[in-house]
Amino acid sequence: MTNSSKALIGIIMGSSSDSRIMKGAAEVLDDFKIKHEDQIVSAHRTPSRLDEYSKHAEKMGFKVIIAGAGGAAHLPGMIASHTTIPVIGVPILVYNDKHPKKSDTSKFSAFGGLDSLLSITEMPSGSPVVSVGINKAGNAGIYALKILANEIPTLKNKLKKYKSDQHDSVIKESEQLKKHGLTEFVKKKFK
Ligand code: RP5
Repeated sequence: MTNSSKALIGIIMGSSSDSRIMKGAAEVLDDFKIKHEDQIVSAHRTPSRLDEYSKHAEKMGFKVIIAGAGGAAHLPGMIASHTTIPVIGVPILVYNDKHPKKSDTSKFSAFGGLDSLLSITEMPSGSPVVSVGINKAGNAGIYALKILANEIPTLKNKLKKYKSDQHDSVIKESEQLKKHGLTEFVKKKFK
């Protein structure tokens, strides 16, 4: 079932500005061969699409929605309020370079992404959204896979392998570090 021809996960973002961060989630899902459908849904520029998209997601049978937004990041919470599909929020440190006249400082959130993190995690009681760290779209992808793995045993095995690969790679690096000593190790690794 891992090779399911239909998308199991919906990835949405508030703006094309978010796409460079959100692609981290897509890359993880692609690596694990899990199909996803990607769209832009702006909570404030296309508010009517919140309800539309939620209905679409339910019709498509998405198991998880990954929703990224920056600034006053209301997209994940608003989508969650329209559906029972679990929503994973990705708070985005806005890098807004679509508007050429913007100064360098106004390209970034004044609050370093904390605005977005708090907007997502501080949903009122009864309307939960889980959140990964700021710009950690890849983690949202992994978490979505873990939810799917409850229904797909082959995916669970792949995730176990992914974990054991992480273990092996740390052991390998530690052996190199022990062998060469810290000074040489850093020179070799980060030259
Ligand atoms: C948010 O405003 C989006 O999620 C994006 O992170 C930010 C900036 O969007 P643009 O003005 O670049 O479209 O809604």
